[in-house]
Amino acid sequence: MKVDPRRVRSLSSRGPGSGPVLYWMSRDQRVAGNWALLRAQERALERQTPLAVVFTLAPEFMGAPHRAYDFMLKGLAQVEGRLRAAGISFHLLFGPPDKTLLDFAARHKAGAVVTDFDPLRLKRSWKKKIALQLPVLFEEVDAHNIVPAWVASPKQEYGAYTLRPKLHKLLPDFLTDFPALVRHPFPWTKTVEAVNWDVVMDRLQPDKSVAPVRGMDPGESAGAKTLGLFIKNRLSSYADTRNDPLEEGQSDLSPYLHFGQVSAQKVALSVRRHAWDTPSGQTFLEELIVRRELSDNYCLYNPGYDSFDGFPAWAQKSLNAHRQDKRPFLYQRAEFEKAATHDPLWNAAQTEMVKRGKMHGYLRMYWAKKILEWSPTPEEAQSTAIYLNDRYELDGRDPNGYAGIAWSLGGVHDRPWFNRPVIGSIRWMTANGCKSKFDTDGYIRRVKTL
Ligand code: FAD
Ligand code: FO1
Repeated sequence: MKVDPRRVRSLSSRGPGSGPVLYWMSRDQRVAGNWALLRAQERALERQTPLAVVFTLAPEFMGAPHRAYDFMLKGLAQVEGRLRAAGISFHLLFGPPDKTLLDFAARHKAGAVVTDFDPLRLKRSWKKKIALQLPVLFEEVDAHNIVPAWVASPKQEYGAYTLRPKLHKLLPDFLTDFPALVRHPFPWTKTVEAVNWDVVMDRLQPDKSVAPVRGMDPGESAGAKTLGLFIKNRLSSYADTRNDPLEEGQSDLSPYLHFGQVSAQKVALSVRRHAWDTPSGQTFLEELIVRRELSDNYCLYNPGYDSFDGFPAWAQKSLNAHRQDKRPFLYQRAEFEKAATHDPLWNAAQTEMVKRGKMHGYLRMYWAKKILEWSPTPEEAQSTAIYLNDRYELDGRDPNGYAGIAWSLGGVHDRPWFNRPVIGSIRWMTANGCKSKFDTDGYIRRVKTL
C-alpha cells in the first residue's frame, strides 16, 4: 500500500538521483506507524537502493535542558535498535543540519532525502537552507497529524469549531491502518558502528539544572505500554476525570507524542477499536485529533504563534486598552519560576511541573492565565509562560504549548468574555472556579509529597 501522496510536500524542484535514500528523522522519532519512514522506504525500494535514517542533534535545541535530551536520546537508542533489526542503518550527526546533513548526503551521494513535517520556525529555517543546496529530491511527509495539516485546511482556523468538520470529513481517508515496514533488501554500503550513547550526552553538555523525570520511561515500547494502560484503566472514565488533577484521568501520552515516540494515528485507531461511540472515547478523540491538529494549524499558518501579534484583533485591542490597569500582584520571572507567588494553588501547579515534568492539563490554563494577570505586560507574560513551559514540561517546545499559551493569554481559538481589569475580555479563571471543579487543597497537599 502506497503512502497517500497528499501526505507529501516537495521542498525543492529537484528530482531524485541514483544514490541511497535518506530519511532525515526529526519530529517523528519512531519506527512503528511512521509515514515518513514508510515513504522513504517506498522510494528506496522503487529505486533498489539502500535506506538510512539520519538524526541531526542540535545542542541547545530551543533551550532544551537535560530532562528533555535524556528522554529523547533514550528513545532514539531504541529507534536505532529497531531499525537495525529491519536492515536500516541509523546515523546520529552532531550540529546544525544545514551543514551536517548536507555533508552526509554529499559523502554518500544520496539520491533523495525525505523528512517529517514540523510547523515550528526553527525547523522551517533548517529546511529552507537545505532546500537551496541539496542537489537531489527533498520532500516532507506529515507523519505527525492524522489528516496532513495542509490537507485539513489552507489557512489559520478560528477555532476547533471550524476545523472539526474539515477533519471529520477527511478522517475516513486518513485514519487508516499502516502498511508494514519491510526488512530492507538493499543493505547500507559499509557496516555502521552503533552509536555510543553515553558519549553523546557528555558531548551535548545540556543544562543539568532540570533533571530527568522519574515515573515516565522514554521510548516507543514505554509509550505503547502507556497507551495500553490508558485504554485498559482510564479511557472509560476520561470524560469525567480528565479535568480533575487528583484523578489519574489523563493518558500521560504527551511526552511520547511530542517526541514522536508514539503515533497519534495508532492511538486514535486503538481508541476507536475500544470506545468509538462512548462519551469518553469521543472526548478523548476530540483532544487528540481536533485540539492537537488545531495547534499545528496555528503554528503552520500564523508566523506570530509565540508572540502578541499572533493574537486575534479583538484580543490585542482589549489587552491594549488595559495596559495601564493596576496589576493586583506583580511578579518577576524568577519569582514565578520559584513558585513564590501569594497563591498556593498556582505555586502547587508550578511545583508539579518542575518536579514531575508534567503539569495537569486543567491547571495549565489557570497557571498561564494568572501569569497574564500578575505580569507588567502581556508580552512579558507570554515570554515567561513559554520560557517556564519549555524549560520544565517534558512535552514542551511543541505546537500544543504555543497554541495553549496563546489560547490562555491571547484568546486564540477562543472568544471574548466579559470585560475585566488587566485581562480585558480574555476568558477568566479563578482559584474559586477551580475549587468548584476539584479539591484544590487536596491537590496542594499532593504536590507537597512529590
Ligand atoms: P490527555 O488529556 O490524555 O490528551 C491526550 C492528547 O491529546 C495529549 O497528549 C495532546 O496531544 C492532546 N491534547 C490534549 N489536550 C490538548 C490541548 N489543550 N491542546 C492541544 N492538544 C491537546 N501540550 C503539549 O503537548 N505540550 C505543551 O507544551 C503544552 N503546553 C500547554 C500550555 C498551556 C498553557 C495549555 C493550556 C495547554 C498546554 N498543552 C500542551 C496542552 C495539554 O495541556 C497537554 O497536551 C496535556 O495536558 C498533555 O497531557 P496528556 O497527554 O496526559 O493529555
Ligand atoms: N529535533 C531534531 O531534529 N534535533 C534535535 O536535536 C532536537 C532536540 C530536541 C530537544 C528537545 C525537544 O523537546 C525536541 C527536540 N527536537 C529535536 C525536536 C522535536 O523532536 C520536535 O520536532 C519539536 O520540538 C516539536 O515540533
